[in-house]
Amino acid sequence: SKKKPKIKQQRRKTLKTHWRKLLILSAVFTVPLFALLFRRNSPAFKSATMATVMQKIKDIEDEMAKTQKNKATAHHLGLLKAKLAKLRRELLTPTSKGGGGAGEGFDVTKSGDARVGLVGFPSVGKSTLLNKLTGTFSEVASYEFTTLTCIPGVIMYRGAKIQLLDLPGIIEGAKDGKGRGRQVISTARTCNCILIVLDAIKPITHKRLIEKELEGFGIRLNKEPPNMTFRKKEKGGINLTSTVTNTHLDLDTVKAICSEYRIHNADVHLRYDATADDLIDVIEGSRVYTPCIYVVNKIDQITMEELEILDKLPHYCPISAHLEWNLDGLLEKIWEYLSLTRIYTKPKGMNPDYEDPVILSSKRRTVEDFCDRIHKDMVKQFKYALVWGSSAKHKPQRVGKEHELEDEDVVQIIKKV
Ligand SMILES: Nc1nc2c(ncn2[C@@H]2O[C@H](COP(=O)(O)OP(=O)(O)O)[C@@H](O)[C@H]2O)c(=O)[nH]1
Ligand SMILES: *[C@@H]1O[C@H](CO)[C@@H](O)[C@H](O)[C@H]1NC(C)=O
Ligand SMILES: *[C@@H]1O[C@H](CO)[C@@H](O)[C@H](O)[C@H]1NC(C)=O
Repeated sequence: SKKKPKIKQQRRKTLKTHWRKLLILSAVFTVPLFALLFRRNSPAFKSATMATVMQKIKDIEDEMAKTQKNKATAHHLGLLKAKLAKLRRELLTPTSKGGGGAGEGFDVTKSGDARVGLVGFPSVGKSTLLNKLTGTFSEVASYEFTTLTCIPGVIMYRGAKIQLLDLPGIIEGAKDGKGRGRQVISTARTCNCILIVLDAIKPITHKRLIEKELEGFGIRLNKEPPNMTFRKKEKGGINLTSTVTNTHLDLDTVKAICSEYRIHNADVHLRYDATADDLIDVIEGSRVYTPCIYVVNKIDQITMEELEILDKLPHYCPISAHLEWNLDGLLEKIWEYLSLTRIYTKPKGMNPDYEDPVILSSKRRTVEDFCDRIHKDMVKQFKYALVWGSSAKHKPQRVGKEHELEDEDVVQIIKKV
C-alpha cells in the first residue's frame, strides 16, 4: 500500500515532463511558423492586416448606417468619418517597399498634354470605346478576362495630344488591396479627367459603387478643393470661425474630428457650408480633384424616353461606342472638362503658328508656365512678352512672366540681349 502513491507520483512526474516537452516542442515549431506567416512583408501578414482593416472599415460603415443623422450625433459621425479616412489611407499605403512588383503596363509615362482615364465594370464597352476613339486595335472578345493591362492610346484633338487609358481592376481588385489595384489607383490619381463608363441597361447602383471606390482612393470627382483654412497652432484650443452659416459643422464636430488626428489646437476658418468630409479632406491632404464624365454606353439598347432622361443629368454623356453614336459629343465634353489652354507662338516678324499650339493646364497658364514648356532655360532669357487675345487689354499687350494667359492667346517672347 506504500508503493502505490509512489508510482502515482512518478507517473505524475513523467506526465509533467512530457507536458513540458510537448509545450516546448510546440513552441519551437509554432513560433517560427507564426513568424513566417506574419512577417510584416509576407503575403499572409499583409492580407491579414488588410482583412482586419477591411473589417474595421465595414464595422464603421455599419455603425454609421445605424446612426441617426441629427445635431446630437453630428460629432460622433464626424469622428467615425475621420476614423474611416484613416483606415482607408492605411489600405492605400504600401506596407513594404516594392512589394507586389512593378506590374506591367502601369508605368505609363505622361505622353501628351492631358490624360484621360476610363473606369467601369467589365463588359460595359470600355475597350470598344477606346478602340473607336484611338483607332488602335486590340482584341475585344477576350478582353473581359484580360483587363489587367493599361492600354494607352493617344488622340490628337484641337491641337492637343490627349492620352486615353483604361484603368482596369479598380472595381474588382483594388478593394481588397491587391497589388495591381494600388498601381491603377496611383495612375487614376494622375488623370486630368476620369470617364466613368456605365452600361445603359445595367443598374444605376454601379455608378455609386465606382464613385465610392474612387473616393476611397482620395479622388474627388467634379469638386473644388474645400474653401477653408486650417492652421495648427501651439495652444489656445480649437477656434472655429466662419463667413457663412454652417449647417454641417459645429464646434463639437470639428473638435471630435481634430481629436481623432490628435490635433488639439488649431484655427479653422470656413468660407462656405463645409461638411465633415471636407474638413477631413483638408486635414488628410493628398486629395486630388478631378473632373469626371459619366459616359453611358449602349444607348442603342434603350428607349428614346430613357435617353432623354439621361441626357439631362449633369456630367452625363450618352453614347453608343459600338455604333459610334455621339463620340464627337463625348470628345467635345472631354475637351470642356479638361479646360486646356492653347497658346499659339508667334516668332518675331512672322505669323502665329496655329498648327502646333503649346497646351497649358487651366491651373498653370502664366507666361512663365508657357516659357517652361518651350525650353527649360527660356525664363532666364525672358525680358517681356507680347500677348494678343482675350487675356490682353491691348493688341498686343506687353506683359511680365506672371501674366495669366487665356485659351487661344498668341504670345511672342522678347528675350534679353
Ligand atoms: N449594344 C451595344 N453593345 C456594345 C456597345 N459597345 C460595346 N458593346 C459590346 O459590349 C461587349 C463588351 O464590350 P467591351 O468593350 O469588351 O467591354 P469592356 O470589358 O468594358 O472593355 C462587347 O460584346 C461589345 O461588342 C454599344 O454601344 N452597344
Ligand atoms: C479665433 O480666430 C479668429 C480669426 O482667426 C480670431 O480673430 C480670434 O481672436 C480667435 N479666437 C481665439 C479665442 O483664439
Ligand atoms: C473662397 O470663398 C471666398 C468667399 O466666399 C471667395 O471670395 C473666394 O474666391 C473663394 N475661393 C475659392 C478658391 O473658391
